[in-house]
Amino acid sequence: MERTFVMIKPDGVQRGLIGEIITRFERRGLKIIDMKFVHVSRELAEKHYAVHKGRPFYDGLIEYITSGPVLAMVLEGTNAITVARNTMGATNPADAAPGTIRADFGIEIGRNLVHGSDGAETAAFEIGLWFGDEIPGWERDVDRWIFE
Ligand code: IDP
Ligand code: MG
Repeated sequence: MERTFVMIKPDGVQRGLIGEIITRFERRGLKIIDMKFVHVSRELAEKHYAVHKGRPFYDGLIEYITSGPVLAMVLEGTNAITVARNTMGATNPADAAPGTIRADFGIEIGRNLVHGSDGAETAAFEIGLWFGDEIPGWERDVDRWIFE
């Protein structure tokens, strides 16, 4: 079963949307494997967003992600990476489909509430960076009604 790294960014935490956002992943059937509240250091932020170094929005992005605590989590399920990103919506909330997290709660790209790994390699890197290796899974009784 595929795993992905998802984060509720500081705006989502500050606006009291943690519950709303987690609910959307949870009710879709994604299983929460691990979760923690993190006061993001500049060092962690720079490692996480290393691919964006040099982009015009990079400094603002590091500022944003270190501006308050985030809720980091590992989610598991069939096609978890794609499913989580589809649940979040397009990077720019202005372009995100209604019903997605970014469309329903956001309006600007620099305050888009959530992060989700964009591929298998990124997911493995980000899960390792934020949670370390060897996170145990758990048996969820309802799984047979969600996964075929
Ligand atoms: P993603 O989060 O949908 O994967 P990326 O292109 O990887 O989008 O960008 C990472 C994050 O950087 C975005 O979620 C957003 O917070 C921020 N970002 C991307 N482009 C811009 C921009 O043009 N202005 C401000 N922030 C941006
Ligand atoms: Mg990305």
